[in-house]
Amino acid sequence: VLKSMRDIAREAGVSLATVSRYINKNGYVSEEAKKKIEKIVKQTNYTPNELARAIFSKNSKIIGLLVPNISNPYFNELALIIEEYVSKHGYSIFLCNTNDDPTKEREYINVLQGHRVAGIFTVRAQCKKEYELFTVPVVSFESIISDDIVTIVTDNYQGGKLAFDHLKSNGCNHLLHITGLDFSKAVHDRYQGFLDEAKKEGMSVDIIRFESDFQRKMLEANIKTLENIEKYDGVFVFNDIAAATVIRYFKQKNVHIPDEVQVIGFDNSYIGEFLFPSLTTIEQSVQEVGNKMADALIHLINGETIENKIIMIQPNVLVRESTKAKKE
Ligand code: XLF
Repeated sequence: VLKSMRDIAREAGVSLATVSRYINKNGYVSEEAKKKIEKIVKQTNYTPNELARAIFSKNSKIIGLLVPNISNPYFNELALIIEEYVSKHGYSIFLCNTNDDPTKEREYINVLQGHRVAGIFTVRAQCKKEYELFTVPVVSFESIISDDIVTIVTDNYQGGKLAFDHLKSNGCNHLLHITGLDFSKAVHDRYQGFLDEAKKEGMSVDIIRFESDFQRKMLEANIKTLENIEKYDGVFVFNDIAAATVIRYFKQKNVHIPDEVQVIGFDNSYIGEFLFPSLTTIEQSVQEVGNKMADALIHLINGETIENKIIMIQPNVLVRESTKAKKE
């Protein structure tokens, strides 16, 4: 049965203030008092109730994972990898969808704090100071929150360059880049890498922006804005789920991929393999991202320090059927 601090104080024969100092780790508690309290806490603490456990040990064995939206295949695979990794260390995942909405993100941070999570993974975060105030470790994917918070990020600029080089070497001349959310530095870097490389080659690129990378309806709405799409022979899309919609759209218009237009995505989400034609993409290995995030957070939870706060993942081109060298 869960006991109150008052019960523990009575049974241990110490003051309520001492128990409070012990539990909150904020003041001196004599060794003798500590032993007495621990004995009672141990007897009490047989309950599997995570929150009860958390109350006595300060933090639970739960880790929060904030993702923009689990319906993006990249994020659902990432969640699986992270969950598998941390469960081997005795932790469970508390999954939160932020919908790329800072208000929701903030609310979830509060909820996680209330649950005394042992740590937080956050993906494409927009809130900053909320994480800095958090006393437990945080590991971020893509967004640099502060100098102290470990961030795993793909070299997105390089990824954009690779996408351009691939389309160019396949003989594409009329290029379109479909970019995404304007607040995302990752998305912006992909755009910049692609454009800078095109500029070097003296080629121009048309740009279209999608407002979201989830919610199919939104993508479908965006895609309707693509007029005269037939004039392009090479399209770089900011991520694979958006590229899936683009492929579908070209098919509806009877534009043949890759003979008339070549399409390259970004991620290497598992859906790329299932598309027809299958999707060429710039891979940001989800296995590597997930493992590096989980490994970093577990180390931090265990009280270790990580010197290198920015952990960079190198992208690479994964050629499938949606691109092909043009015949001379
Ligand atoms: O935030 C970027 C955009 O979408 C992220 O890495 C992703 O590529 C995942 O699909």
